[in-house]
Amino acid sequence: MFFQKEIETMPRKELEALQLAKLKETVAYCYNKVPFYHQKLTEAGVGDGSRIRQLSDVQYIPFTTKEDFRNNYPFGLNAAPMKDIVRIHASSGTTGKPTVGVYTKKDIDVWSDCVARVAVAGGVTDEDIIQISFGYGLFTGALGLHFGLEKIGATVIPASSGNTEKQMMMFRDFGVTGLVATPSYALYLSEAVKEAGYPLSDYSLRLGILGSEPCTPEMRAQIEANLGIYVSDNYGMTELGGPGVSGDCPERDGMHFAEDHFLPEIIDSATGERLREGGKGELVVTTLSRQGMPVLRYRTKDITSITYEPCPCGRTHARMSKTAGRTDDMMIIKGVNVFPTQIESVLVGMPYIGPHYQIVLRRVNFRDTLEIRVELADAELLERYQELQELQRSMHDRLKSVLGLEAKVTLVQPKTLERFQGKAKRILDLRNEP
Ligand code: ADP
Ligand code: K
Ligand code: ZN
Repeated sequence: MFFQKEIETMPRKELEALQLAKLKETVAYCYNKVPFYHQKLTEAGVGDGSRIRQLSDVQYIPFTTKEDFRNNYPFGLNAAPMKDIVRIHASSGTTGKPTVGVYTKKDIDVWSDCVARVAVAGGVTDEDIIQISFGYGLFTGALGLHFGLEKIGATVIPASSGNTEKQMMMFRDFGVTGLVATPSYALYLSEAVKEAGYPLSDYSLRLGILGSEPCTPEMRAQIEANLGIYVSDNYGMTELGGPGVSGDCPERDGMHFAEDHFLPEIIDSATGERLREGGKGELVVTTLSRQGMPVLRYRTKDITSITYEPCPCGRTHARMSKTAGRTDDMMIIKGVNVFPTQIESVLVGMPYIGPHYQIVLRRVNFRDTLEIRVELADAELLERYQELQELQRSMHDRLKSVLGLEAKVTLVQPKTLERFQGKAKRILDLRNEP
């Protein structure tokens, strides 16, 4: 199923010609409308982009970083006059000033198309009743999915997050067929549904359109089993306009970019060099259609790889592999790079333990220590000492082989670790605490 079949299955040659034309337009637009880009493009000798001949010439354009967004807060990167801006979104801004994005009417339209593509690829039709349990507000996720789903003709319930009882009541009373949430919140809701005790046949749920944070296949399987749904993943970020940058197709073997609107590259994050196809590195994206806030070569900090191989689903647009997470979330423990998703993939799916965990980093005698606190699914096990020990040992061994590090595994009582309504925050880094 496609939302815009002609574009989504466009022969690559045509697609690349379209990208090249739009890249040149975008560079000229940035050069003419945004003093920040004007200066950078001039300094780099790219100018208005009229000398760009091929897509790989994008490498001569300077990067844009989150710092650049901060330094130009709030509207320094706007390319359109405020009278043409119809919406402002912002990131949660956990560190410093939030990142702001502004949208023209056309931006909202293109964005909704991108989200609609992802949702249709995930199985949504105009017969679906979708509950959006993302927190509404400045966050791009909720309104992004909202507009995209409406465009398909699905029935949208703007539930927002929180109030679990009410969430479940709406599931049942409104005949909800699809859920939009972060994987963490979907997991939380799925456990609540199990505990509420109504049989799954009292629900009409069949789809989950999840995103906005990493979700391992193991975690996905757990959510699917708890709710009896099929889950697809989609990716995006405030700086690039929000969700819909890429998303799963029915193959679930990499998320297809909306390549007519975004030009992706992979770089070595240390050197800034472009990597060859398939290489794992930092995703860099140039927007090709945005009017309010076009972005040249944005360094996403997300680590992934891209393939241009034809996909059995028929879509021709490039696919990115699931991101291991942002370089920001990557922990360096005793010099070893560790992503929370690596730990998650070991833990989820092991017997007797719930999918909830916390990573605690400390510094003891100038050395890093890693403790992983894992919640037991069933308190009964606490009385079965030997099994408990075996479980702990096997987790320790598997973590060691996956991470190449010693980790202390602590098993904690059911329901004692924090649950999340938005993105999960699993790392507790105490290394710089006195
Ligand atoms: P913030 O979290 O800073 O408030 P965003 O909502 O813009 O702002 O977060 C974007 C980031 O979320 C991405 O850079 C990426 O790290 C993460 N993200 C979004 N979607 C996914 C996904 N499907 N899988 C993995 N990570 C994702
Ligand atoms: K306006
Ligand atoms: Zn595909």
